[in-house]
Amino acid sequence: MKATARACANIALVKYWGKRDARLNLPAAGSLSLTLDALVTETTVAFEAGLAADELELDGVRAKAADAVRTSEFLDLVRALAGTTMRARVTSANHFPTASGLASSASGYAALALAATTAAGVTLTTRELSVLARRGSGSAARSLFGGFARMHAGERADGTDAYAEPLASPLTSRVRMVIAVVGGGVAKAFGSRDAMEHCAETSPLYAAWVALVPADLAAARAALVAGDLAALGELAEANALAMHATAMASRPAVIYWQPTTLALLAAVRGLRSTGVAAWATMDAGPHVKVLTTDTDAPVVALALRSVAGVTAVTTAAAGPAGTVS
Ligand code: 2P0
Repeated sequence: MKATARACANIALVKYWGKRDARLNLPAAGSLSLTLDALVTETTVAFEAGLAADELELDGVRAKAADAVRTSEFLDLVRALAGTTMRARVTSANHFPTASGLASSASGYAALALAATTAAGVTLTTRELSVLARRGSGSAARSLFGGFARMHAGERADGTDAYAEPLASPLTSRVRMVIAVVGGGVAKAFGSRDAMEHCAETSPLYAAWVALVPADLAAARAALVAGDLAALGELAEANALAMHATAMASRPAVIYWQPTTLALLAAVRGLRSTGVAAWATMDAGPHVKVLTTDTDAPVVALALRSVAGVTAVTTAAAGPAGTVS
């Protein structure tokens, strides 16, 4: 009745931004990501007779009520599958670079899905596990897999066809992502769950965004199959800018960027103009993640470190699939 799982966070190259069903957490469109070895979450779940309520410890301290409630709701799904009412003790720790500002629901719910199902004795196919992880967090469905992963939006109302799967590519072994953390008095960002809902309701660009994603996914997949990093990088940077444009056009606006974010974008363009492989992507925060190669990663990291306002730089390679024991 106890299991420990490890899962890595992922960064999307074609972003998930919007839902077709909030209750089942179904995405409005597909997405495509790279799992990163440097960002690991380790989670232990122990179902214990006699526990009156689920208990959640995050990074060594008792979790906030909102996080505990969301975890309990996820455990309810696992309990329903297992036919048990037993409560669980959950201990989770993020092994992320110091002060990375990249706490991730993706690795968290992927590890929780693996640990909780194993502890409860529930056997699922990989696809069913991805569907389950998606209920916790959309991006978690992708974090079960190593390397590149593609998430399907699906069409069914029950969400059984909204799952992720790994995508093999000759780029997997040599791709790197250099993460530049933007620090210094940055206000807490608008959480992505609320922001994407607000964006869907108010952004005049939202419909165009959702319509754009299938074409970007097809192009990204073709670039992965062909091993064409430049095509993938250009696509990823353009897709991230489209997502942020959609968010910025929301009313009131959702602006995740800081001045340092723009300085980093300029640095990435500068690197590219000198022949360095470097393409930027940004998520629901001011940090910039740069897609590059094993050989160019050191020069990219050096350049990003010198940008004023950057507080940490980490280089990650493609990470492994989630594991449980
Ligand atoms: C992504 N993000 O594709 C996008 C890009 C943020 C920006 O997935 O509501 O925490 O839990 O399904 O997975 C963050 O959204 O959202 C996210 P929920 P999640 O990586």
